[in-house]
Amino acid sequence: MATNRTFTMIKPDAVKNGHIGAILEKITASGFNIVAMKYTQLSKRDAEQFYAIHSERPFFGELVEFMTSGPIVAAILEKDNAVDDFRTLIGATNPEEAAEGTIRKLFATSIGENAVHGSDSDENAAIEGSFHFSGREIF
Ligand code: YYY
Ligand code: MG
Repeated sequence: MATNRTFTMIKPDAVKNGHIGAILEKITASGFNIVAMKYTQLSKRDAEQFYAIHSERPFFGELVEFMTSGPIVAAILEKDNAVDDFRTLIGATNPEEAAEGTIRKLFATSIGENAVHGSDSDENAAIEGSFHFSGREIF
């Protein structure tokens, strides 16, 4: 089931900058179906848990602060090869290194405030999706 799904967040910078509509348009125009979506805000505990893998990294404190700084859009997306195709669509973590036309190239402001999240494996897509959504919220 997880092999054709990925999980994304439109991060607080992109929400604040008014890019929700443009980002969702780009996602759906690229062939992804939205199977779950919500407008929400991460608590400090949510962000620390979601990014636990990075807890020893020097940017962890800033990452948690940023990710809790305002509302986000969380969504589960479906498409063949969803995880890899979505990572291609969003571009490199650092927008300066992101390819032309990618979501991060278009909408990110810095490596920390980089507009969108995309799962990096099928396993993490399933874990991250169930972090935000119960079975009856996924269509
Ligand atoms: O998967 P992706 O979001 O592209 O990057 P990760 O290496 O998983 O890092 C997660 C998140 O942490 C990244 O989107 C921004 C932030 N971050 C940072 O602020 N500074 C770094 N040097 C690396 C990552
Ligand atoms: Mg990552």
